[in-house]
Amino acid sequence: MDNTTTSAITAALSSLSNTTTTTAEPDIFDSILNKIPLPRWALIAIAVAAGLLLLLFLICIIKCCCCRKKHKKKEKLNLASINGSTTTASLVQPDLEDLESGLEDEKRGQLQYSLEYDFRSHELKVGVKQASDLKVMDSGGTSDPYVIVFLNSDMRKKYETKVYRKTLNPVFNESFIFQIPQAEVAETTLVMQVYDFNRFSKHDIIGEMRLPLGDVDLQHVTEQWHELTAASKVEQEHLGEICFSLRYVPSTSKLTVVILEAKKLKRMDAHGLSDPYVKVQLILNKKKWKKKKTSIKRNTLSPYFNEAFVFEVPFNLIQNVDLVISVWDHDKMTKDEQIGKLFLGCRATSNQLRHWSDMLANPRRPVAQWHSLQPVEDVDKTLGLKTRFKLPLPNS
Ligand SMILES: [Ca+2]
Ligand SMILES: [Ca+2]
Repeated sequence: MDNTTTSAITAALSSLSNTTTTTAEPDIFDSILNKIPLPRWALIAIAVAAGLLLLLFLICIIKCCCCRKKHKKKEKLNLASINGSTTTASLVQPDLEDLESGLEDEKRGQLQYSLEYDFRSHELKVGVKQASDLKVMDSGGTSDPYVIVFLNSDMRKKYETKVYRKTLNPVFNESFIFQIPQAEVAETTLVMQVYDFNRFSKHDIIGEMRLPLGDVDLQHVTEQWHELTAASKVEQEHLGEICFSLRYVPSTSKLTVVILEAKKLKRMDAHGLSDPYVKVQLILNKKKWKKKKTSIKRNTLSPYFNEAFVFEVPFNLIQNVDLVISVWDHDKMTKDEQIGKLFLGCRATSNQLRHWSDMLANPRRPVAQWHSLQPVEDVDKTLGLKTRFKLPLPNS
């Protein structure tokens, strides 16, 4: 071999050895990176950003998994609260939403009661015997039940049993006595509500039973089990009815309200009936304006008044006026209590609005109508009175 050939070979070898070293693993990246028309720092930044995104994605996946586990736990709790007598078929894979919407139909347990009516003393003896399979209300898988007993005709008189801690099958064996005149028995409903006692929070209602006494044979002593149902949301109590006439004369700005009579008023006094009187009040722009009241009729639930009140209301204000009629029970020793009320005016609804518009449509003619009294809180809420401040008489 001559010099030139050896030098060519060494050159070739050295270039070969070079290529072998450059094709070594870490430099594959280099060659790839070199092909990308971006500076190194930009590539590093992109790599870091991609890494961060991947990390975020992983965190999301982990969180979702945890949530699902929690939901499953909730489902289990709800299922546990469904009473054991529920068929297994209905327990097969319920959706969480199905469970929530179906809460109303949930089993709440049963209550055993007894009834005994004494036709001579007009006493109804209600026995609260025991309950079974009550709904679980507390996280420990039990409840702390007690029962509230009352009649829909007098909701102020409520009896309570003792609280039984941590049981779904309490034995109460307590009895309570109500006075009901025989004539009122058929229209009265006995209500028993089972509550769960909680030391540090609101007591929850487990369920209730409503028994219209008209459906019960009170000639004999009754002892029965009754399925508890969801508590009815609004306690509709009969407060009574009132009849009055309205007359408006635009030319003289005179609004005449004649309180005629009331009937079927709620009994307010423990010993006796009620001592009703009626307040007639005008409200202008949500503020108390003028007020008058009838005489007191003692110890009656169907008082006859026939008392007239005249208010001066200019025609331009009649649109902004509410007429509030409230029936009160007078008490000698304590503060008088409202039995019920209602209001008329352009903001009123149904029967009340009709009466008001009849009055406006028939100027100078008295229009009389019966109205049902409504719960005081409901009417006050609708009226939304702003202040107790009395407005001065507007100059007309
Ligand atoms: Ca409890
Ligand atoms: Ca009274």
